[in-house]
Amino acid sequence: MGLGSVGLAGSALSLGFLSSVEAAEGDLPEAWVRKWADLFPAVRNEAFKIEGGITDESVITSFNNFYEFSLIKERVKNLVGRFETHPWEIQVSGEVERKGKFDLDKLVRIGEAEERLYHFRCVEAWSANVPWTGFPFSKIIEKLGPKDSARYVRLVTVLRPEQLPGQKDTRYPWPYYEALTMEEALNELTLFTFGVYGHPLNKQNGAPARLVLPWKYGFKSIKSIVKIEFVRRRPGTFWGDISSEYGFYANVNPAFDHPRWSQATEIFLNTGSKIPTRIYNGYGKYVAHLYNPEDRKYFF
Ligand SMILES: Nc1nc2c(c(=O)[nH]1)N[C@H]1C(S)=C(S)[C@@H](COP(=O)(O)O)O[C@H]1N2
Ligand SMILES: [Mo]
Repeated sequence: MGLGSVGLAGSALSLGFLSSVEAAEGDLPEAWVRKWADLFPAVRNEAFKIEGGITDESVITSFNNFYEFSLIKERVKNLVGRFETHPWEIQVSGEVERKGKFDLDKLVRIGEAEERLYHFRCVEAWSANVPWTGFPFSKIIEKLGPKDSARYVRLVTVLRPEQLPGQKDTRYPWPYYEALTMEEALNELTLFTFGVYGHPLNKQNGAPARLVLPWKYGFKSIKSIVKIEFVRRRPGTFWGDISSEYGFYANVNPAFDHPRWSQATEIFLNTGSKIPTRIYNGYGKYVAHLYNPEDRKYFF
């Protein structure tokens, strides 16, 4: 398929954007801002601490990996204007009791919205501290009733090339898709996320709903979800299927380098300087029991 050249951008970061933040046009999903006025701002869950302070909102909304719009992070926010995020349905299928299409407005009321400050680590070796709003994905999974045969959860992003112009780039197998083991999907860290900085998600951050898994490299935190599928066998993942550089588990570990760069440190966007990367991105207390820290397969 000639995909040798296709991959995440790499560790060479230009931090010039920090001084050239522009306001984006139509990047907030206005309908959700009105409909979810009662959910925001949500009470912060103080169990989740970060170091170094919250990253400026202007950074998190103007430096985005969302390949459905652009491969250039600084451009994404200016290309989201036509993306319609309301109304929104998520289709549930596979090895599960309650199949069908569910209105997102109903799904976000299954759990109790809370705010969590998470350290976020991209595989490209940059990091940030982000206040997400949502609740554990497990609340939704429990309501849907997976069967014993469901061992993995597969998630799919919306496919609308007329609204997400990067999907016209035929080198990529759109739509974006990801997958987790059932234990990972049910972990208390796995956040079904519909807000950021005390309001509904900006479109460039994966409106109207995404996952956030802070112990894994950022690409596992799939945006703008339209499908949740419960399956028996381990499914492929978007990056895993097009490149040998990205594995299924993708847990953060400074000891296992990416084939093209070191994962030992990361550029912290708050300061622009390098800080050490921590195993499981600092969340080992919640997830270390799921993996073997010596086995490379869990860390790329
Ligand atoms: N659908 C979709 N989800 C995605 C991506 C993407 O390109 N498409 N990029 C991933 C990567 S590589 C990162 S680092 C995070 C970035 O999330 P943010 O823009 O909210 O910081 O989204 C992840 N989820
Ligand atoms: Mo990323």
